[in-house]
Amino acid sequence: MPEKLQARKEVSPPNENIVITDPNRPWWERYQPISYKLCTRSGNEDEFREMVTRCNNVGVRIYVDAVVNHMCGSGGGSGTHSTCGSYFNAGTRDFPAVPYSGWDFNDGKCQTGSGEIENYGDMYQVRDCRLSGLLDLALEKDYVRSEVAEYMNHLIDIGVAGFRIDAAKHMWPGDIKAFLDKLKDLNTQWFSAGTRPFIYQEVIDLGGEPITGSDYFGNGRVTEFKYGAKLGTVIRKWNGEKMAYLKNWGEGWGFVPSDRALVFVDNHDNQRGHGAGGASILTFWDARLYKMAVGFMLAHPYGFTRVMSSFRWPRYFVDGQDVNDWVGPPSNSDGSTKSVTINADTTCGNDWVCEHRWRQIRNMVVFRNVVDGQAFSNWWDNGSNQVAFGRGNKGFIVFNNDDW
Ligand code: AAO
Repeated sequence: MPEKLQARKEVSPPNENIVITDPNRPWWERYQPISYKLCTRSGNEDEFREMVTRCNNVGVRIYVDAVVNHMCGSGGGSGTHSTCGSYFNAGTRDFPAVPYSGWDFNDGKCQTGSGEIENYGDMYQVRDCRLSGLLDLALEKDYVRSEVAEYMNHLIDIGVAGFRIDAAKHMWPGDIKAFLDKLKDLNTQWFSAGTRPFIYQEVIDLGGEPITGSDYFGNGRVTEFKYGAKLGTVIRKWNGEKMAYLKNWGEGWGFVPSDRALVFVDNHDNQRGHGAGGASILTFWDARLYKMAVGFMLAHPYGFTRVMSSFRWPRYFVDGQDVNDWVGPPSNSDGSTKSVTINADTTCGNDWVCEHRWRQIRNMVVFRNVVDGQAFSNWWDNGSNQVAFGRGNKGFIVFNNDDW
């Protein structure tokens, strides 16, 4: 019998990636695949299998960040500077460990002079050209779709429960559907027969571009980036915003329908100025306001919620820009990622922030599970930043973000 579901966890891309030494091992090297071997700074395939098995056995589900839009950057060079030592040549588009070759990339299809995405107002560029120089896979080809599906099915066999589809905006929705249709049902050692993988697609839609989150509803959920940007603005009390205005939070704020939304206060990009959302995004660095935002998110029925869990890095601002936005996870001298140690007071060591263990956040996860399915009810506000609401007859919560 499957264990009772205890928790869900999204993990960093587990497949082999390029090793970047300038800057020294940035976190973002993991978004530059070299092969689909499970072999990264976090460990090898045996270690990944052990983690998934141990988690599943206690009801903790694992979701994989699937980077399948592209391989490494076009300037990645050639050699074996990859986390498993697989040879590749970015210049000739050769990735023999998959294998992919020149035919499997969109170089001929992209219509911009530079081969890069130059204008987000042109949906063809956004899907057919390179995102930040990353070699764009030709997902219209059945061969490429099959390689991607084989990678994902390998993970399903191991026991993962679903996927974040990285850079989904940069793939045609029909191409994503084509590789998702090739996926197996989840492993019946832990899931009931016929269970499909849970899919959420990273589509940054803050408005003003032709590609919208709704284009992707047919494939699963989509990330709702407006959520964290707006909630941060309200909790910071910027632009005259106040919590009283949260009364119609959700679709009333122009968000995608609740049953299509994957929501979060911050993510691994916008907590350090990458991706989208801007300065309003709240993070662990603003701990008091952050806890209020995450508490509000977890109390409110809108969307499928995701809590961030981070590592600390030496933030250093020059002209308002964090010049250390690239710094990778706490690591050992051989480059491997340091373990998450647990201190006597249940916080994490080794510079892991572990927001998910913060008392207020952990307790609000319990709240969310208790009130699951209960209606949003009995809203109250003081016309300013004191608000309260119920969830049926199971829960009630009060926020005070006024200075009194
Ligand atoms: C690294 C280097 C690059 C180098 C490249 C190749 O930093 O200089 O060219 O290697 O050698 C991560 C890092 C990247 C890193 C990459 C590969 O963030 O810095 O590049 O790994 O190592 C777009 C995409 C979205 C993407 C986001 C970062 O649409 O998919 O950029 N996120 C995912 C991952 C992310 C990862 C990748 C994808 C790649 O979560 O970690 O990159 O696998 C607009 C567009 C957005 C666009 C942003 C940023 O946003 O709408 O779609 O996101 O621009 O380019 C306002 C607007 C808003 C706009 C925003 C920012 O808020 O309203 O729409 O401004 O301009």
